[in-house]
Amino acid sequence: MRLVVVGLGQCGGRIADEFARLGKKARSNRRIDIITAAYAVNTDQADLTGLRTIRGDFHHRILIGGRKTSGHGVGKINEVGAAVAKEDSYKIIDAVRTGERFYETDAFLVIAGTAGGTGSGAMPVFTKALKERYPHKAVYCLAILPFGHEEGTEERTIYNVATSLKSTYSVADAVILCDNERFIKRDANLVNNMEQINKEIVAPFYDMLCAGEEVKRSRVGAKTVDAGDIMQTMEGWTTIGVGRSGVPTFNRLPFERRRSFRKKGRETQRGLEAVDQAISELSVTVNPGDAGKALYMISAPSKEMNIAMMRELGGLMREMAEDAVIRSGDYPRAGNDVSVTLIFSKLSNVPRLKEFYRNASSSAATIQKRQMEADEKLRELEEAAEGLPSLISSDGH
Ligand SMILES: Nc1nc2c(ncn2[C@@H]2O[C@H](COP(=O)(O)OP(=O)(O)OP(=O)(O)O)[C@@H](O)[C@H]2O)c(=O)[nH]1
Ligand SMILES: [Mg+2]
Repeated sequence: MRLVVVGLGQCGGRIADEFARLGKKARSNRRIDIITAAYAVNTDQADLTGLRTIRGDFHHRILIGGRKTSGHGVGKINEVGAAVAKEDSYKIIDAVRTGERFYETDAFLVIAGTAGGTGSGAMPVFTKALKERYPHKAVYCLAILPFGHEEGTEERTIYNVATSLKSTYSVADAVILCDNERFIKRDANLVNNMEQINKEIVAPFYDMLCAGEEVKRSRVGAKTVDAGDIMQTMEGWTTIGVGRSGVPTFNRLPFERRRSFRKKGRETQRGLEAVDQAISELSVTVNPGDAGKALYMISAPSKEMNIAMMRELGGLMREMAEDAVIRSGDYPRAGNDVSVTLIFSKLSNVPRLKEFYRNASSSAATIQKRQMEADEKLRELEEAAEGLPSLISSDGH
């Protein structure tokens, strides 16, 4: 599957930069193309300059809101981010339209941190603009949820997350949720290591995007996962994860039972281990039983994949996601690793999201009240100055 990647704000831009590196890796290691173009859009010039891999010209690093923000961001107010994006949405459409390889692209991936101002506000606006201009191309959003410690300090954070997600969900084909907090639950040192977190965020996309683009016969599976399978799976709230066998599993979910792997054959055991790890590595914690659609793909050396194993994995998926339409495939690889990529989509519940919506509803009233009070005070101040002449307009107002 081939994507055009559009990163918004600082968080979105950095993750899009990481996707650009993923694209380079696919090209040099596997000789295939998965990212046809990568763009970063921001109100902050310094953030755009700091990127490493996205092409350096102004068609690929796009500054919006120039006059309004003087290139210094929107200070966490996502309404301003949205307004600026609306005014400048032609810039992103122009860039995409003139991209050399746009017509080879299957879908858009729009990425943003939901807690800030620019990316959070711009994500629904650009998604809508892309959807209107290209109604037949899928637009997927990768929405980053904040660290737990960010929520406590600022009411605005929760409000930005909730309003951005609600609006984005109403226009995107699917919203992949990715929770920053998950990474530090596992390893507290990661909090200061955004680059490592971003690598882990993009990692589950690698095999999934590559599988359908392989041309080498030895790399084409008995049942290939291609762009069509992915597009038919992706709908609404979505999570993705990848797991490898032989890697310790963190964050075991309460509903999981410890399965007895020992009685199975060695290959099957490795496959089941990888699924278990992928579940614990999902980009946001969900119950797979809430998924309406699911996809799993196993990447392994051919000798490690047999019918018994595929049957066992299929059974396990069915058991976990009993109401889901499940798609599957295999991706033969060199080396020794057995890994499984999972997508759970069309989710009817995401506990973390519900929590944001609930908390934001109470703060929405406070934030709006505060805004109205500020507007009222400003009006009073202006009224107090009414009788004074103006130094800039001749009619005295
Ligand atoms: N995973 C990840 N999260 C990030 C990164 N940079 C920022 N964030 C998160 O994104 C949120 C803040 O969004 P930013 O992208 O910094 O904000 P912005 O879109 O630039 O908006 P303003 O600066 O407010 O105009 C916070 O929750 C951060 O934890 C990053 O590189 N990776
Ligand atoms: Mg910023």
